[in-house]
Amino acid sequence: MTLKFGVVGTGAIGKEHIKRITSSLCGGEIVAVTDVNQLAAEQVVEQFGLNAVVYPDDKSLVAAENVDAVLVTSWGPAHEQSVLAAIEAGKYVFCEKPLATTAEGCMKIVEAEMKHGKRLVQVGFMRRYDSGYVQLKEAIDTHTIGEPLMIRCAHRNAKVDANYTTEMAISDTLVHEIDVLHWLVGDDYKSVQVVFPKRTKHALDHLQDPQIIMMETNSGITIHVEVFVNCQYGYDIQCEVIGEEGVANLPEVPSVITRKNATLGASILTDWKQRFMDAYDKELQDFMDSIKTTGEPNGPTSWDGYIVAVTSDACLKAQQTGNKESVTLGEKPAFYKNEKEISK
Ligand code: NAI
Ligand code: NAD
Ligand code: ISE
Repeated sequence: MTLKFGVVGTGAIGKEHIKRITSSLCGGEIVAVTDVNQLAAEQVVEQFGLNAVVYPDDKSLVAAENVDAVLVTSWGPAHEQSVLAAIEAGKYVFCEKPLATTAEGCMKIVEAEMKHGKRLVQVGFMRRYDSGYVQLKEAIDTHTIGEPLMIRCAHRNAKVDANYTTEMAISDTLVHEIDVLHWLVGDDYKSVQVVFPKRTKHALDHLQDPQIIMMETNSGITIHVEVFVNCQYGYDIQCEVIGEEGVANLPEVPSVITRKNATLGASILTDWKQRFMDAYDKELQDFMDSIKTTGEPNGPTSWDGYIVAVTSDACLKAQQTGNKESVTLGEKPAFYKNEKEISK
């Protein structure tokens, strides 16, 4: 069976996902597209030679009979409406992060999905599919470094455009760490705090860059994330877990090592699209495969999207207050628990 996708939002990542579904992955086809910029949607059909209808909006695309799954790659504030429309129509959804821009919006999605009675939604937190993070999780789960005590991370972009705001360091950038770190250690967050270090001269006046975000989990693991989006030198993702018996680092991206002019060198990527290319492939392939084999997507859930939204809301508050802010999550509904969690 081929899973027929309708795509909402044909910008940067929309095009990337269309490309991978049509040319490198198995079992998917793009049959519908829409974008608030209709011309962008039309161009994508031509660019990729798609046999797809261009719809005027997300509602008409979701309603199209031949659409089995909706790929939401519009900008963040538009996600909630498209995801709710898809759930209402009983269609599968792969939604790019964030699931919704507020915790209330995510909760509405959680409630709609539970009312539907079956999981339909997967959120695009692709780092869980990255082989480096998978190896790190295995090291933690098999107690290679003992109990994790502290985690140090960096999320660095070479530069960002003028639309990038101080809040986006949390809502666009840190959200990946919020998701992957609680998955890595199997623990939820208790509190967060944000510190603004000395500003780089490379940031525009409206932007506080870099930022340090400190998070504490329920079991007391302290996490320190540097978000630095004008670091100049590249796109660099670092993660070091310090345990009772040792330290585990996220593997560096493989690169040719050169020896030249008395220098030992390795190149660093500059584009986020390349850094997690394999993970994007794997998350979408898993989405299609799990729907085919079990009838439900297997990846990050709406509840994971909700956890990220609650935590990022607390970080946004902490940016304003400078204080430690608590993160309050309700009990995880049984609907979202896996077999291991249910048998606990
Ligand atoms: P983009 O701005 O390049 O593309 C967004 C597209 O959505 C634009 O073409 C825009 O016209 C369209 N759009 C916006 N609102 C719409 C609506 N209501 N209905 C239909 N189309 C709409 O943005 P980009 O970089 O592709 O990001 C899209 C989403 O993907 C964001 O949520 C972003 O956070 C996420 N993203 C995720 C990444 C990841 O690593 N998982 C990487 C980059 C983006
Ligand atoms: P983009 O601006 O390039 O593309 C967004 C597209 O959505 C634009 O073409 C825009 O016209 C369209 N759009 C906006 N609102 C719409 C609406 N209501 N209906 C239909 N189309 C609409 O943005 P992008 O970089 O592709 O990011 C898109 C999403 O993907 C964001 O949520 C972003 O956070 C996420 N993203 C995730 C990753 C990741 O690593 N997982 C990377 C990049 C982007
Ligand atoms: C983008 O929105 C993402 O989600 C990427 O993964 C991130 O690292 C990048 O810096 C963002 O612009």
